[in-house]
Amino acid sequence: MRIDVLTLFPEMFESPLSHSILKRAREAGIVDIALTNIRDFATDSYRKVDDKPYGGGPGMVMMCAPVFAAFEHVAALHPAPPRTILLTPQGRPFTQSLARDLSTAERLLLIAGRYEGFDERIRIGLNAEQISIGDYVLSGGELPALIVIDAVVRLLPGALGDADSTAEESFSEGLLEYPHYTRPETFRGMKVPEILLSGDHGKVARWRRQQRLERTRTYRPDLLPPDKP
Ligand code: 9D3
Repeated sequence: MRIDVLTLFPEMFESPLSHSILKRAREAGIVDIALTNIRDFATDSYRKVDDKPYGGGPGMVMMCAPVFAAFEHVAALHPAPPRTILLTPQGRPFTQSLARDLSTAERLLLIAGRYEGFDERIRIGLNAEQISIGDYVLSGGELPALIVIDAVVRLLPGALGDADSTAEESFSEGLLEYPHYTRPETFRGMKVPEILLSGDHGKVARWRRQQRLERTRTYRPDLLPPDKP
């Protein structure tokens, strides 16, 4: 997969893209991620990328010209037509299901905004989808873009090493995980549940299933099917 990111803050991406699973996936050639600074495509000598909103109101708006120029530049760097995504608070909620859908694309082009938002003609002219990562106010689209990249890349074939298990996640979807324990058996008086030390794999499996249901009912009842009347 090829992923292009258009942003005013490419440096914000460097560390997260250079560690652990994302680092390995890039080094293995599973994903090719390229960062482009929208400011490099500003069309005036002040390198201006934002302007006042028509109709008045607070804040500034991302201008069309630099974003279109950056888009046209990166679009031509690779043969596949990109699935173009604006990170915006009014976007479609990002879910594991949307991550799975995006992971089937040959090419993604993510656009992270700052200020109050994008000139509407950017969405229309670039035929872009919009994604939000949740109902809270952030300072821009950079962290959301990184979250989309992380969730998508780990789904690409070969992206997870043997140590990073995903097999269970796929069939156990819709329930929270069971509690995990590792050595020592007792830590500050807190003991590992006896069943996990029993060596009885059937009992362990039933206990974990039960724990998952209980934890889901306690912490995330919204994930369970509605009660029968
Ligand atoms: C006057 C209203 N504005 C500030 C409260 C709206 C607004 C504009 C731009 C709020 C946040 C932002 C910057 N956020 C993003 O670019 C963003 C975002 C987010 O804030 N929450 C969840 N997902 C996303 S994706 C992009």
